Amino acid sequence: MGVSAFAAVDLGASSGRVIVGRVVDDGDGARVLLHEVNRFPNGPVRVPAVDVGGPGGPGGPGGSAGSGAGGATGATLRWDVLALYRGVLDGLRAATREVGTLDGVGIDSWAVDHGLLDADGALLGNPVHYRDARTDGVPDKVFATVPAAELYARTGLQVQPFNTVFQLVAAQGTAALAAARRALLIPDLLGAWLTGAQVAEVTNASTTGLLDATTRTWATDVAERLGIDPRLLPPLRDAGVLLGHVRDDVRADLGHHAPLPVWTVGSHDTASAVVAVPATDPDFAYISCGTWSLVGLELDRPVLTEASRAANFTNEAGVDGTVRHLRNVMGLWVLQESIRTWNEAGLPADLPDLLAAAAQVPPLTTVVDVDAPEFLPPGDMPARIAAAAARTGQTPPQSQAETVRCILDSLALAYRRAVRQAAALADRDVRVVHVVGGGVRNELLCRLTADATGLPVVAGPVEGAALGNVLVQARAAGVLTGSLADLRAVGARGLDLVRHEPGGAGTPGTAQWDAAEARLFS
Ligand code: LFR
Repeated sequence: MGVSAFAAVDLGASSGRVIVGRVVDDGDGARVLLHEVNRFPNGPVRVPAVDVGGPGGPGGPGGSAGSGAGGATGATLRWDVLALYRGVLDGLRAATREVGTLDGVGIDSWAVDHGLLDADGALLGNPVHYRDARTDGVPDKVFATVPAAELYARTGLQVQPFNTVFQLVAAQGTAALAAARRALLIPDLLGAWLTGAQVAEVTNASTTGLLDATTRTWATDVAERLGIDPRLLPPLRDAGVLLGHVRDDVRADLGHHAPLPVWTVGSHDTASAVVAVPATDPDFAYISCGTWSLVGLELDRPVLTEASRAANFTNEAGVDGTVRHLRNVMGLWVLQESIRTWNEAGLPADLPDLLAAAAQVPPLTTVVDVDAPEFLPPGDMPARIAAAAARTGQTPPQSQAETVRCILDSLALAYRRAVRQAAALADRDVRVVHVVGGGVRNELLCRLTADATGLPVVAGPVEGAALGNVLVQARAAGVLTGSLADLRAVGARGLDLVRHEPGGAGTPGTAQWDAAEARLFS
């Protein structure tokens, strides 16, 4: 096998990356070597409303609190998607310089958010960030038309206020939505700019709340009942097919001389990360651990039961027809926002130092329900944690180290609940937990997770989404063949995985985890 090279574009909530993945085989079987060629910051921008006196302005009907973009605060949290596109182009240019000719490009990002295009195909404003307050109260409004149980039975999607369906309903009455002819999810939007093709890749489409979880086709009847024009929704494509070729003018700008295919991949980052789980035992649970922690199982059919709905488990589409039955746990976001808060207050907040100090704090002193809605929007997390502790009759953390310890213990507790509930809801055994994504580097969190779940934790790879992205591209291009298990074996070769066993020295025992859980959830 010659060397093939693919560019994985992986956009996260705090940074975007372009990573070159070379598929090599030195005689011991194919493996993937990843090399980051561009990393660029990403983050929300709060844009104040400007009253122009029109129907979509703050004085008009669409701009009043809680309805159109503008929200209760008169400002909207948005993504700087053009800066992301520039970062992607710079990355593809760097990748081209590095390898000469690329065998493909694949794009994945966070889910649910989208750009609206007008009749000329022009972008109608910067996409609204899923943490914006415009969807406050919208789920209940939607359930008055399509009851929550019916929506779940159909789409299998957990209720998160930011699901695309709620965002589109929140945008009703705005001038932008009225002018919109297409809604493209972020990776599909970037793919359209690169190739001209307008599609919705299925793994990410499954996070909209408008995809039928069983047939994997648009639930256009649901859209219509909610007043959402189904023509906004583009044709669906599976992961692992040709999206199109990069337009000649863009390719010339990149300095790439040969035709450059763009392959669809698991364009929802979590779907790509699950492809990269280096599982050998079929009875695995995964935690895709970054800004969010996505905790669950890979199944071959959705679990659409009332129990699954009550536990707020989602059934998102995975690659090759699999189902990601998982729950969103608030994740490292709470820690990231705490660090941001401390930095802004001029307090030293270096992550390795904080983690070392947190390791010295007695375990499970204070725990909070990290999934409580107050932790979703940006803000002063240490203050919110202290308030949550006080509300549940616990001593609020007194120092930065105690706050960090509280966050990590609380995350491990949430993982324990989610892994156990996932196994029970799907009637499956779980014998190992795989942690992939940036959280792999947080050794204390991985150790606590092993201890809390009572299961071995295998940590790695860190760049899970990029690896899964490259594996699916390589198979689409004919460089690799086989099933998901075969792709996983290729991905796993050469990875440095760390195994954490439960019950390590100084970790709390089962009784202590049970007691901590009872403090919050009994
Ligand atoms: C993780 C993720 C989650 C999704 C959240 C918001 O990056 O994609 O899976 O629920 O971001 O889109």
